[in-house]
Amino acid sequence: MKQTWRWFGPHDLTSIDDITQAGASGVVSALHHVPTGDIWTPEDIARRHKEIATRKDGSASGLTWDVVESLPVSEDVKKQRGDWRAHIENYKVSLKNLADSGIEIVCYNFMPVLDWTRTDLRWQLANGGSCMRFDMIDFAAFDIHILERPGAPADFTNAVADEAAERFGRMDDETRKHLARNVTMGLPGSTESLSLDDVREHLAGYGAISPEQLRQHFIDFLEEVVPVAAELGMRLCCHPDDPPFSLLGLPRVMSTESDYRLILEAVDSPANGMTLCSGSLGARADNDLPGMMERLGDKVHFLHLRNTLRDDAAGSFHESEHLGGDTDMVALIAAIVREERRRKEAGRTDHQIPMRPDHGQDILDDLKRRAQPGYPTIGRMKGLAELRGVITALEHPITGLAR
Ligand code: DNO
Ligand code: MN
Repeated sequence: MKQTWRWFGPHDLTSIDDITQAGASGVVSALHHVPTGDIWTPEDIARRHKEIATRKDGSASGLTWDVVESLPVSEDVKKQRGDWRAHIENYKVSLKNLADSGIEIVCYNFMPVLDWTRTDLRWQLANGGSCMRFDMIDFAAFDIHILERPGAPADFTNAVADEAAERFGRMDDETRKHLARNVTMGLPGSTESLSLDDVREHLAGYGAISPEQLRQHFIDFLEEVVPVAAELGMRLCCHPDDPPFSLLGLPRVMSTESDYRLILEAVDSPANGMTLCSGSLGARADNDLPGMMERLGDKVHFLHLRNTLRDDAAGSFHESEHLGGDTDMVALIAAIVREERRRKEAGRTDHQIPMRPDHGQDILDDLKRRAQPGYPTIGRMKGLAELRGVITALEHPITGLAR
């Protein structure tokens, strides 16, 4: 595995120097300032490569930009409306520009409207740290009573809806606003909360789009871009839905092993692959992560290693420590090591899959610095160090699995 670190660019609270101290040898980054649908230019791409390669004092960092996360797919493409054809053409040009700069792996997702969704961005842990949490009751309270979405009550069990009504009744105005802010933070591009009317407008845009239609739009998109990526020697890898179930009545089509199978088989190419995010997929009890790695491993081009713990009967979960959640991380890493060994034996050049510690808990000085939710320096460094311990043991040439 190649150990990488997500970097949001020069404004990131974690510096390039910090990343080298964390022990990562590669960087995952994106041009967040480019509007979705526009072309990533060679100049912009070159600038980011240079920023990653350079330490504060001007010396070489030794780091390389290995993975793009994300080259976002526009809402127009997902809905096949407006400028969707132009956006697909632009996507191909961006891929070409990235390939020319030496990048082979590109992560993206196909979630309508929302990216990740949580109800609490700084949930207090018993040890004084904090992490992100998704509370099903709070989410239902938001959906039914704050957003007042007409279809919402039918999307929850009676027990959840009743508890949500009761909890909503006890919330003061400030708590309600705070909840709405937390939920809408996952909307792409929103560093501030969106108004409820903005959210309603986004949702209305998907009014008539069924999961089957969204899946067809996804396949149409892949049929266009995958051959281009293959020609350029690139590997596209779709990030799963987070959390892996439908929210706010929106269709979601990348939540389970069978969802992935369908998409990977529909456009069968080494360039059409998967980002295995154990934290996203693991929030669902019926997703078997080590098994998915065993069975789909051939198409896994990028790994997000983090853990979640489902912590009530309603389906809530929080982002637990990297080795301490519902996903058996040691078993998952063992499956990855076996896949890498198979690739090596087959003479494949991509036998070192890039991984990153995806999200971390806020601990120690993270609690004072307030990084982007999920991306504190120290919490992720702890996660990476723990994962590195397991990787080192399982990759060990004498006692590990890599023999
Ligand atoms: C959550 C994160 C996501 C991810 C994007 C990829 O698990 O990894 O925010 O970056 O969805 O497109
Ligand atoms: Mn992820």
